[in-house]
Amino acid sequence: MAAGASTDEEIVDFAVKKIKSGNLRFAIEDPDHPDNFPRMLFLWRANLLGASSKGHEYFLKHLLGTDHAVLNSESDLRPEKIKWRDPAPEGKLDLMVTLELRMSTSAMYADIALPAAGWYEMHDLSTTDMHPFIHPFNPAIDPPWESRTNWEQFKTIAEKFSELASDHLGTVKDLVATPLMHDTPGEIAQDRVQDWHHSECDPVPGKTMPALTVVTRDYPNTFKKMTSLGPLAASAGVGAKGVMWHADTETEALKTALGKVTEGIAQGQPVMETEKQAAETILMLAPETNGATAVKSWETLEKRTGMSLRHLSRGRQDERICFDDLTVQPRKIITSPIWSGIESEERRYSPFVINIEEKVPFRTLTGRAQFYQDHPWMRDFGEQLPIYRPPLTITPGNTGSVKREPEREIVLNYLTPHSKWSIHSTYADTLTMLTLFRGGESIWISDADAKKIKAKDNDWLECFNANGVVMAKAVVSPRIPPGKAFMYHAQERLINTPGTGISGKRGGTHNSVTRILVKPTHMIGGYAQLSYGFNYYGPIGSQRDETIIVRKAGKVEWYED
Ligand SMILES: Nc1nc2c(c(=O)[nH]1)N[C@H]1C(S)=C(S)[C@@H](COP(=O)(O)OP(=O)(O)OC[C@H]3O[C@@H](n4cnc5c(=O)[nH]c(N)nc54)[C@H](O)[C@@H]3O)O[C@H]1N2
Ligand SMILES: Nc1nc2c(c(=O)[nH]1)N[C@H]1C(S)=C(S)[C@@H](COP(=O)(O)OP(=O)(O)OC[C@H]3O[C@@H](n4cnc5c(=O)[nH]c(N)nc54)[C@H](O)[C@@H]3O)O[C@H]1N2
Ligand SMILES: [Mo]
Repeated sequence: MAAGASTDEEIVDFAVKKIKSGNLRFAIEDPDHPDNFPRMLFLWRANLLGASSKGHEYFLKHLLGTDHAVLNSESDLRPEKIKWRDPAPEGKLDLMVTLELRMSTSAMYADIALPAAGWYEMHDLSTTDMHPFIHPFNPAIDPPWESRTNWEQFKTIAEKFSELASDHLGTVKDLVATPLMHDTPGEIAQDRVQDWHHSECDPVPGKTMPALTVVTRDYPNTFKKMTSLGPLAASAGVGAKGVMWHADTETEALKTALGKVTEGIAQGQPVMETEKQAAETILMLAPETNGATAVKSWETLEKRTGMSLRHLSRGRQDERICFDDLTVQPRKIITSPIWSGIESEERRYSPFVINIEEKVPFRTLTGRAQFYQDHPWMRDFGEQLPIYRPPLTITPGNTGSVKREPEREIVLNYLTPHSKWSIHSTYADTLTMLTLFRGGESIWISDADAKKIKAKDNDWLECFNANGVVMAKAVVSPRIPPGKAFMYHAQERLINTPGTGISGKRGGTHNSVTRILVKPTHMIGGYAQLSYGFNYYGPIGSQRDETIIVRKAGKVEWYED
């Protein structure tokens, strides 16, 4: 949007008028519009194509435009509110860049793979609430050959981008839509579900539609902003989950600890040029590692609840944990209002202790741990209370030109739980681990089902449905209930993946036969605890009702020549 002379309020008003008249629409309403989709994707610390993306083959087809094994012709039911384009675009991306420390499936498919430093080659931090210690990473060696730390890689990209942006982008105003978020006033802005699309109410940003914010994008200063702490930490504040405080003393302390930027837009602000300085900044700003900040952060919650809470952190008020303290030994985090457990020498982490023992209201409509959900959609689905939902009868779907051979096939319900003995996809890079996992992709089926297709343990199985095909070795076990198949989450297609006659390609990943199926109740928004929160509440791919056709593979083709 051109900056012009308009104020931010005028821009928002203008946008709302255009949205109301239908002249301005959200990207999501026409996701395949050729002007619409992002054409560049940077992957960092996620293995999108090898582990996380449900519907691997669709990603190959539509996102990347590579060889794929989608078998159906996509004639399924489609939501009506979205504009569908036929044919659906293939190869939406112009460029995919993967920052990786190993050749993951995502790195194999990337246009550019930037080799990333590993855990013993950089400064970094590791912690979560359920893991109440904070651990450092320190470089034991320099990153080998051309690999570099992610921080240095992003710095290089930011620096070059800033240089090019001076000529090509300059400074622009961007209108950003954010959902009615949990822990904001937006979550209780409506007393009933109304849809402005259907003229049931007016579109009011932050109340009946997403909040609209005008953000100034100073693209040429991207690098300078990345490598310093900005002034908003002190003036607007920092925090999470609706608890915010001004990091003014912390910003001043960082100027002393890390030094000040000497020129440019960030002049006088704390320097954040190295990844270690970035880690120090986090340790200074976080209540979990800065006792004075912890006490300060409770004050916001004290005002809101009328309760006295700072005693929860006062015992550690004088502690300030810096990076070098962590290098001496991992430290236990300080109790903070961002989490819900009480951390002390006497007890281990447990969730919601602050709500139960200190009586801080739960972040729900009632302020209590709430099992009854009175939202009309929940009532429509009969899910006001937790209930048992039997599996749906979903068929493997239209498998296109693949001829069915019922006499050598069984149809199984396909589940992809997280493995007990490995974490996501990385384990297979260790030869010992890979060997323990049969040297490649495997799928668990019951002995009763194996018998029906004359498959023995360790035979190759060809598994397919409308979404695609995956080849995997059978693990035959009486522990699997008949009718079910378990293919543990995040097996890669990198090693020991034979070809399959069904696609004429190598046989896929565990996500080749899945797709994204959204459950409507996950789309409820703007309603207390049912409001969107990243990683907390929102649409997920539900996999439990997927089915596959399983055959014992005939001659296995390795495409070695
Ligand atoms: N079918 C099915 N699909 C699923 C799931 C399921 O149960 N079933 N589970 C879903 C869930 S809950 C999750 S969390 C996702 C997980 O999916 P992903 O997050 O995609 O899985 P990971 O294998 O952990 O990928 C992390 C990648 O980061 C790399 N990495 C590690 N450290 C660094 C680093 O410092 N820098 C860089 N640049 N890279 C690094 C690793 O080598 C690894 O390749 O999968 C989701 N997808
Ligand atoms: N060892 C190991 N630990 C991990 C991970 C890992 O990869 N390996 N990943 C971590 C991550 S990122 C995550 S998200 C968590 C995931 O950990 P969990 O949330 O435990 O996830 P899953 O193992 O995918 O699923 C748990 C069980 O749900 C069952 N299930 C499937 N559908 C339904 C249903 O409709 N109703 C009910 N009641 N049950 C159903 C599955 O059969 C499975 O046994 O684990 C974390 N911990
Ligand atoms: Mo996860």
